[in-house]
Amino acid sequence: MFSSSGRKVIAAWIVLSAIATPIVAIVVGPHLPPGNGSVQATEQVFDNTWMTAIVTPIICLLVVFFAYVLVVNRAPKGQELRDGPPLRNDATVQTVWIALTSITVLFLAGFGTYELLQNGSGGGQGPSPIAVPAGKKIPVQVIAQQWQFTYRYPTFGGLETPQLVLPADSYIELHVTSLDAIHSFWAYELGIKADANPGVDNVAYVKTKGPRTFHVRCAELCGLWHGYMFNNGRVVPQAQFTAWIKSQQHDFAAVQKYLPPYAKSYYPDPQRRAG
Ligand SMILES: [Cu+2]
Repeated sequence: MFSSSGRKVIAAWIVLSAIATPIVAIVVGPHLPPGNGSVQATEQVFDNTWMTAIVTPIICLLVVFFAYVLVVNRAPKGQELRDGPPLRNDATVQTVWIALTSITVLFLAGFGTYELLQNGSGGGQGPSPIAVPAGKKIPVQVIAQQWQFTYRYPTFGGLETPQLVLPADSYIELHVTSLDAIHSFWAYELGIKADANPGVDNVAYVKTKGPRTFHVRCAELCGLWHGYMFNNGRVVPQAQFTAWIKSQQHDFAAVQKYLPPYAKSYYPDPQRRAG
């Protein structure tokens, strides 16, 4: 079925893949982004480890093939460089290629769907999510505008604050929206990224782990100061969260009455009805 060159390439490929794939999965995997800041982030690291491990044998094949061709098929000194015979209509190569790529893509599609349905994956799912994690969730609204994020806590009197503080080991239901241009809410270490569009309530779920700080960035070019649209968020123990809510409610009590009532989305023009 295969020529002796083909058998040598395949043997070298299998040996290299058998060595490289476990090293990539075990040594490189845990250091892949986005880290372990939330349950979703940990699962993204797991998914990224799988995808990197799956791609490792493919990269090994390229390396082995090119190394073999460069060493063995080198034109002898003084001889003219000539192309080899073209490879056309080889049923074995075509069948193996179609089967392997189909299996890889279908496996990743199934695996990705399972991971998404399991607990929401940390991505924005629009106003009516199909992957809703079970259990109690704390709603937090993320409001983007040129050029900052503010956060509303509807279950704590509709408090709005420029700080994002979340209780540890809790499920958070993020409602991401915008007041003006298109933005994107990206809490890197928590593994959350969700579009922030005006008039849209984009829901994303995240389960926090232990206390930590994390970065929040706008990830959609939104105008002149887009590059400065970032801050830090914090995951804190439950008691500290309750105390923080109290202090924010106290600090913002005087301006609270000027805020519009909590809604799924807002428009900068007060004549336009909030959604
Ligand atoms: Cu931006």
